[in-house]
Amino acid sequence: DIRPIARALLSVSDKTGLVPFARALAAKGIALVSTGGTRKALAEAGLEVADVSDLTGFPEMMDGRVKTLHPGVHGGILAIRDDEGHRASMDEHGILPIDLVVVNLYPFEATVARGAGYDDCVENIDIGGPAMIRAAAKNHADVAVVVDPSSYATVLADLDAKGGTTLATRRTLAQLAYARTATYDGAIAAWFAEVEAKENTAAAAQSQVFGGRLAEALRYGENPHQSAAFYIGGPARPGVATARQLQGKALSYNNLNDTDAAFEAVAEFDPARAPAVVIVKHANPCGVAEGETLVEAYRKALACDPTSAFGGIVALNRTLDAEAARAIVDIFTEVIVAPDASEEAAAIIATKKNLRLLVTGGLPDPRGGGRLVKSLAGGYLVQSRDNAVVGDMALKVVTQRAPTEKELADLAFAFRVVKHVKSNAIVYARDLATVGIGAGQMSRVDSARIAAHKARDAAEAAGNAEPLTRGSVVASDAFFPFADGLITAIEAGATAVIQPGGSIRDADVIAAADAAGIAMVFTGVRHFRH
Ligand code: 93A
Repeated sequence: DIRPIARALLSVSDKTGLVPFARALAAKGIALVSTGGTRKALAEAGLEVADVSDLTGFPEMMDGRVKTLHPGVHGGILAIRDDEGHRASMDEHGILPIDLVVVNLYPFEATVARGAGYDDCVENIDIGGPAMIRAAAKNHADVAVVVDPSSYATVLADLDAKGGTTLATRRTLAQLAYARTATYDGAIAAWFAEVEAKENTAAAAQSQVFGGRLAEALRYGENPHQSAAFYIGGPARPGVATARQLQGKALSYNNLNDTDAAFEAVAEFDPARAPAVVIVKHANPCGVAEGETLVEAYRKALACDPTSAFGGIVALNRTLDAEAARAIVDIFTEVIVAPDASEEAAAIIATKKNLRLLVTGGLPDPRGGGRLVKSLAGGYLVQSRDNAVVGDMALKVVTQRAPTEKELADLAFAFRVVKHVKSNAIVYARDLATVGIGAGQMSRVDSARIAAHKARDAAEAAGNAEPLTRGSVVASDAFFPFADGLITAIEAGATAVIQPGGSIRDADVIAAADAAGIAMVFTGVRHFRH
C-alpha cells in the first residue's frame, strides 16, 4: 500500500514552507506542476516547475476563477491506477497521473475577518481548490492530499522512510482534507447567514421607523427616474392603505400621495352633519365644500378652482351616489375615494375605464393619533399627526366686532380646510365652500394675494361680476406677522378672519381689522404643513 510519487500538483495561497517542501520533492525526482502564483514562487527559487496549463491545454482565465477545473487535472487525480479502463482513458486523452495534491485555499475566513466588502469576500470563495482536495481525498487509495503546511513533514517522512506514502498516511490526510473543506464551506455559509442577518436588522430598523411592511413596489416615484414602494403600517386607519380599488388603472406614487391628502382632508367633515367633498391637486386642496347633497358639495368645491380641478383627486365623506358620480365623470378626474359607493354610482364610474374608484369602508378619525415620518439626509424626522380640530379650540374674539353666526360657521369651515393646505396657507370661504386657496408660498401676503387672484379668475370663468371673496371669511394657518396679509384679505372682501394669533405685532393686526370693521378670532393653535 505504498504509493510512490512521480508528479505533484502544488496550488497554494498560503506559501509558508512551500519552497523547502517543493525543493525536497524535486530532489527526489518528483515532477512539479503549479498554478500561476505558486509556479512563480517556485521558479523564483530556482526550481523547475511546469504550468498547470500544460496539463489542461487552457490558460488560466476569468481572473483565475477557472484554472484547474479541467479533466486534464481532475482525470489525473481521480483515475484509479490499476483500473484498465481508467488507464485507457488517460492514454486516450493524454492525461498524466497526479500522485500528490498540495492545495491550500483562498483565504476566505481571513478576508471576512479583515472586514472586506461583499464582492471581495465572494471572490475569495475557492472553487477549484476544494474540488482538487476532495477529488484527491476520494482517491486516497492512490493519491496523497495536503491541505496545510503542517502536513509537509509527514509526507517527506514517508518518502524518506518508504519511498512513497503509506495508506495510513493517505487516509489521515484524506480525513484532514474533508475536515478542511467542510470547515471552509461552513465559514462561507456562516458569512451568508451574517450578511442576511445584517440586512434583516437594517430592514427591521427601517420598518421600525415606517412601522410598515412592503405592500407594493410602485412603477416609479414622484418622477420616472425615481424608484418607489408603498409600505403599510402603523395603527390601521381607513384610507389609501386599507382601501379597496373597485376599478381603474394602478395607482402611482403621486396618486397615492394625493389621494391620502384628499381623504384625510375630507375626514375633517363629519358625515353626520353634512355631505362634503374635497378636490386635491398636487397634495393641496383646490376646492372644498359642504352641501345639502354630495353633488351640491361637489359643484361648490369645483367652482372654487375648476382649472386646477382638472385631473384631480375627489374625496367624499359619504357613500358615493349616482348623482355625484354623474357630475364627477363630467370632467377628467384621476381618482375618486369615498367610504363606499352605491351600485348605481359604481356603474356610472365604470363608463370611465381608467378612473380609479377606491372605497375605504369608513373615514379616519381627525382626532386620531399616529406618527408622520419625513426623511432628510441621513435620517428621519418623526412627529405625531396634527390631530387638532377647530371644534375643540377655545376661539377668542379679539376685535370690536364679533363674528356673526354665519361668519362663525364659515370661519370654522375655513380653519378645517387650512389645516390641509401647505404653508403658507390662506383660505377664503363662503357658504361652507372654499372660494380662494393660496398654498405653499414663502410669504403669507403672497398666499393671500394668490388666493384672492384665483377667486377673481374663478368668478370671471363663471361669468360672475364679483369675485366670491366679497363677503367671505379668511383663515390663515399661522399668525399674520404684519398687517399686510390681513389688509390684502380685507381688500379681497373678507369680513371675518380666523388665525392662531401670537405675533408680537398682533396689536397692529387687530387694529387693522378694527379699522376695517371686520371680526377676528384667535384659535391659539397653528396648522403648519410643509
Ligand atoms: O478561482 S478558483 O476557484 N478556480 C480554480 O480553478 C482554482 N484552482 C486552484 N481557485 C483555484 N485554485 C486556488 O488558487 C487554490 O486553491 C489556491 O488557493 C490558489 C493558488 O493560486 P496561485 O497558484 O495562482 O497563487
